[in-house]
Amino acid sequence: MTQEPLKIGITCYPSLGGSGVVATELGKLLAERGHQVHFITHNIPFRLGTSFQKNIYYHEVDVNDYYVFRYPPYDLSLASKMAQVAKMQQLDLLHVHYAVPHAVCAYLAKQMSTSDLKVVTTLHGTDITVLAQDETLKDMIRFAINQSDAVTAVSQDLIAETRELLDIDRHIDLTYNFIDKRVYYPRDISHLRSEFAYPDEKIVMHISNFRPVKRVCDVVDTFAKMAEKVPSRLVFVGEGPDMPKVQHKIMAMGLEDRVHFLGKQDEIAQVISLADVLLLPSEKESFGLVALEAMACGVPTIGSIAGGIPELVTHEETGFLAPVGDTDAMAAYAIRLLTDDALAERMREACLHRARHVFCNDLITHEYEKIYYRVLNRE
Ligand code: GMT
Repeated sequence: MTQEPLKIGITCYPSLGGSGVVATELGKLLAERGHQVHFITHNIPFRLGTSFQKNIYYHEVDVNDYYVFRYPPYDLSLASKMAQVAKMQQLDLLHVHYAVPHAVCAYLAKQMSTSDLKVVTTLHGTDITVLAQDETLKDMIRFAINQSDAVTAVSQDLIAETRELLDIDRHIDLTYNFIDKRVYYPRDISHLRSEFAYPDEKIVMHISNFRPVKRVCDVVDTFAKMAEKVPSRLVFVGEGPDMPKVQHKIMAMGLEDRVHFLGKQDEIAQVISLADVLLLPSEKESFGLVALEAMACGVPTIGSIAGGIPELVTHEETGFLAPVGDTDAMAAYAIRLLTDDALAERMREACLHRARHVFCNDLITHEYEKIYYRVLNRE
C-alpha cells in the first residue's frame, strides 16, 4: 500500500448472512493491508473468530435495558458507541453495512464527532428491497443514504432499485461482493463424497437461510424432476423459517431417502466442493454471495433471473438462468449439465476463471480503499 493506512470503524449484522460475511472478510483484508480496523457490533462477527489478529479490534455494543424502556434502545447505544470509538481511536471513517439502522446511527455519531468523521454506507439488498417499501421508514432510509459521504451497492440491479424505490439521484458506487481466493478454491473432499452419494450419483446442493425469498420449495421441485433422469442426491445446508415446509414437501413427495440436511456449516468452501451444481431459485437476490462461493470452488449455479444474479452467473458459461418459479427449465438445465461431462468441465474452468478475475478479493478491497481515500480527499 502506498497511501497512509487508515483507521476504519466497521458495523454490520454480526450473525449469519451475506452482508455480515462480506463486512467481516473486508475488515480482515483491510487489516492485512495495514489499516487499523475496529468492528463495532453487538456480538463478535461470526467469521472474525476470537483469536488476536494484527490491526483488528472489537468494540461490543452494550444495550441499556433500563426499566422505563419498553424496547431496549439498540440504535442509540450503537450510535453512542460509534461516537466513543471514533473519538478514542481517532477513526477516519465509519463503514456501515445496511442503511437501517446502521447508516442512521453513523449519521448521529458523525454529528456528535468533533473531528471530520466520514461515513461510507454499503447497501446489501434487504435494506432496500424490503425496508424501503415501508412508507414509515422510507424517508429515514433516503435521508441516511443522502447524508452518507459515499454509498456503495453490491449490484447494478440494487443501484437501479434504490434509485427507483427511494427516488435518489446521488452517486452510488458499484462494488460487487468478493471471495478470498486463499479460502475459496476447489477442495479435495473425495473421501467425504461417499458419505452422501454413490459413485454414479451427482450431488445437487442448496445453501441458504431458508427464508421465503429463497423459494426453497422450488429446489425440491427442480430436484424431483431432474432426479427422474439423473441418479442424484440433494444436499441442503443452512436452516431457517421455511425448513418445516420443505421437510413436509420432501416427505409428501417420497424423496426423503435422497435428501441430506447438513444444518449450518462454517467451512462452506469444503461443503460446496462436494457439489456438482448449486441451485439458487430465489425470488429476489441483490447479489447471491453463495453462488460466488460456489463459482470460486468450480461449481456452476442454476439460478433465477432475479435481482443481481444475472450479473454474477453468466448464462451458458458459469451456469444457467431461468425465470423465477420455472422449475421445468431449471431441471432441464440440470439434466443437460449433469449428463455432459465435457460441458461440466468447461463450466468448471469458466467458474474458476470468472471468480478469480472478476470477484477477486484484491480487486474489490482496492475498490473500497479508493472510495475511502476519495471521501477523505486523499486521492
Ligand atoms: O440473503 C439473505 O437472506 C441475507 C442477506 C444479508 O443481509 O446478509 O443477503 C443480502 O446481502 C448479501 C451480501 O451482499 C447478498 O449476497 C444477498 O443477495 C442479499 N440478499 C437478498 O437480496 C435477498
